[in-house]
Amino acid sequence: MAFLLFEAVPAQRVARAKLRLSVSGQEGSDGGYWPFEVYAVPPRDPAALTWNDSPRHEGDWMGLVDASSLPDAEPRGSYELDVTGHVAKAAAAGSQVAFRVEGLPDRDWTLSLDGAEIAVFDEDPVPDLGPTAPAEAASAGAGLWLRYGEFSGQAEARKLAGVAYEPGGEVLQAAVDELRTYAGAEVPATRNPVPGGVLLGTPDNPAVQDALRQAGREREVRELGAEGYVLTRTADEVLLIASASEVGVLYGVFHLLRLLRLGTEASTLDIAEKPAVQHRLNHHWDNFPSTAARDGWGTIERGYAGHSPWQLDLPLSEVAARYREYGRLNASVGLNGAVLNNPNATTDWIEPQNLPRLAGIADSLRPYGIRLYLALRFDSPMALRELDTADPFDPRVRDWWRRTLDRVHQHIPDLGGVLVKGDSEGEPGPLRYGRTHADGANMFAEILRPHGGIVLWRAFVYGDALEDPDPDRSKQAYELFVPQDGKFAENVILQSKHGPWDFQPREPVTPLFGATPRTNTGIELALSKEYTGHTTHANYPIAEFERIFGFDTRAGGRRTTIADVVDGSAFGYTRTLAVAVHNPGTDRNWTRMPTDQANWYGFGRLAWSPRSSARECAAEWARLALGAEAAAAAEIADWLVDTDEVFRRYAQPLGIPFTSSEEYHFKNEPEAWEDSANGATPTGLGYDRTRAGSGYSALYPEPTAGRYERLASTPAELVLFLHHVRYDQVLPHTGETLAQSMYDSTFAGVEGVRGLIGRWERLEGRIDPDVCRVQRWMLRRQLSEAINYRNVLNRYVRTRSGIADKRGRDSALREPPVADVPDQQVRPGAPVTGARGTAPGRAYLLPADLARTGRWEREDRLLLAADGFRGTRAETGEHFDLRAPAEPGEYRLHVVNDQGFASEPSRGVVRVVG
Ligand code: GCV
Repeated sequence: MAFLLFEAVPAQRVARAKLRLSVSGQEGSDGGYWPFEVYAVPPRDPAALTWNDSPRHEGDWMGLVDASSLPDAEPRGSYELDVTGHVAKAAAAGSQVAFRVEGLPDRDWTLSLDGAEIAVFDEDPVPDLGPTAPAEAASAGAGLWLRYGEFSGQAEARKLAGVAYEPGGEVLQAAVDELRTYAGAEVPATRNPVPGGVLLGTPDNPAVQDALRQAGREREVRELGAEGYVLTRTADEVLLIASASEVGVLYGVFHLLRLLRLGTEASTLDIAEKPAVQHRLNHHWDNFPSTAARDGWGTIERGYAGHSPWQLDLPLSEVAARYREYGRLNASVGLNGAVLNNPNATTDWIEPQNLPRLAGIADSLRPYGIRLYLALRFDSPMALRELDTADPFDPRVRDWWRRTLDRVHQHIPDLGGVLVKGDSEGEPGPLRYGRTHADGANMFAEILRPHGGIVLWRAFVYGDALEDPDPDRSKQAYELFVPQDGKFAENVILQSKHGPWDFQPREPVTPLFGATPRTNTGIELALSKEYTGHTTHANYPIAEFERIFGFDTRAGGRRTTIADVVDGSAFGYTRTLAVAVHNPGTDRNWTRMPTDQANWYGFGRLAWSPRSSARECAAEWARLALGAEAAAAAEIADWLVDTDEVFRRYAQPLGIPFTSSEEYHFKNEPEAWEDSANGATPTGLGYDRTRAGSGYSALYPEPTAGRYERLASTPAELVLFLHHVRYDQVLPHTGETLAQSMYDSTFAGVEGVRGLIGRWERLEGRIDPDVCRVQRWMLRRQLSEAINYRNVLNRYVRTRSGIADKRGRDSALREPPVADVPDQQVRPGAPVTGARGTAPGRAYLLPADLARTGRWEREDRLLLAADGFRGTRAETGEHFDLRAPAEPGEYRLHVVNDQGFASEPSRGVVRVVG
């Protein structure tokens, strides 16, 4: 499905706007078609059209035309939609206009204004941090946790007497290069080990063989498998890194460097490790750079750190260093694969002309043991108009896929496999052809088996494509897949999101885990902060991942944790998987928010070893990436672990799911999901998933079923996910009514952000200064946004429940204040006449050009945009005394209430003349 945003143009200049659509007739959900919609929007500034700051949230969308209103019920062919009316509305507002088209299945469309075609502005625009973001916002912390020698405290450890190895393949070479990057190119490279140096390699190297024999560890190395390694100090004081294969050696090298940088004494090293999970992957939701895109960089669905890193237009030599950095980062934390593209896949990724370019990515990542995977569109043979069906039982279809995937293998012989999202959210799948999901997956499995590839079959399936879907979406995947347990081929892994719904900050662990003992089942986690604050909210989900891995499913009536399921030990799975949706982008620091690096680091460590401690991962990251000493690292680790709970308190109090806006999933818009997800009624909140309700709780084995069945024994953070509660009902968890508990939680969340800011500020001078500054700036944004989350949610609860906040904080629920002032000309420092306050708070005269990016919701954002605060400020009451700023220029009045809500700028302008 395409989301397209067309170039913004001044509306006044457009007399006639037509959208021409030529729709190829790819089927949408339920055998029907996705509607496409056209929105005209008067953006304040084209750059302000971002996910984070989408006009949709703010009620600016001016209308839509959807396919169902077209004469032909089956929108196949060419259509011309007249959208002049929308433009006229924008013109009346004196604004620009842009169009957003949703739901078009492919790229056959144009938009013309006055007969001239206009360009695509962007697909899924990248968040804009605004004009006052620190210059280093996209580069702070570049190098991530591989910043060798940048921090004084770690310099001492960098002495290695030599690196001994036998020349081998490119992976071994990467391992050697890594040691020399760390210790300096002048470190002698030899064949024979020297005391105080490193000896690395596989048993094929006679020196390694010898050392293993002397240490009595030959067998152990064999048993640790291709990715395992022994890292030990020999009697000759040589650091030995040995593995059955080169990639294991590479992991051993990264482990050694991590320990040395953390200050571990080399003499104490004696480690034998192997990963618990076989396939440890990032899943990028990247879109292929469309020919119409501005700069050749693809966009990312739910990506908040720039465009897709897969640059497919530039020569490989220009991007290879970046790919290598990606490979090193992943290998250093033990990740071994990347699904390159969006599960809402287009056919571009398998089209012959694009394969050499994908091969370039594979070639760059191979030395780091990273294998590529591709997400496929299930009906590709139809989308490419080569067949009239995608039925997996049709021999022509199987043959088509065999030829297509064989061709991919010619370019990427070690392709890890493919991923399919079928019959969900409009994506085509096997159900359309009367086949089961196992039928669909097994077709690919058969084709990939000779290549050693696997099929990642997503269990994120819900909606109208299912036959008779349960009204509770949480049950649908379970009901679809459990009956098919045992029917999937051996090289298929069913890939399930950790919860039954969709990456909410808190969800119960899906009951699917443990219910498919005869189907390899892997876990999908989210690093991408789709529901957890996009670019500007600090959120370290690794603590939650640790809890998820520790959750006891009680499958088979015995202790069976998610870690036991995912690492395959519980049911003897032959293939195991931990994958994170992870959308690093073109930003120099990959993640934009510096502390999101810790999420990447932590996921890698947990995928390798799902019983790791989130706090320890965080502390390691802080030392390696920020140069923190032990005490600061411990503070940062606690800080990171707390971010998750702080976010939850204001964004998802008591586990209320989906309070976010419907599409962008950022700001709070509780009305958007009433009934369907959050179970809101006029008198209460929460979805009843007990036996009396949807029956979801009964999908769990005991004792979880019983625990979730009763309100009192349901964990506080899941209450509203599992129960419907009246606003005036007293919760055993808090001793307060639901309404009061919501107020208390959201206020506590905002206070939590203030606490995070204070704690972060105490790190100044103790960690990388750029990271410290950029993160602090982002935390201030987070505070203003958290206040907004709190107020929106509380206003919703207050209005519906009629229950006042007994702690007297209702002023937070006031509507934003208004600001007005007559046009006037004054001298610097002179009183400004006519300004009126509307609420306790503050008034500001700020440079008039700020008005361009208007709609200030929060004071912090207003002040950030005021660029170092040029203007004047006064406390407001009914009247206030505001003086003209010293600097001549044009100013407008803004009023801010005591909860931080900022008004629109005044219409009147105060001209200060010197
Ligand atoms: C890739 C959610 C997201 C979609 C995403 C989907 C999925 O619905 O909002 O952007 O699509 O999950 O996981 O497939």
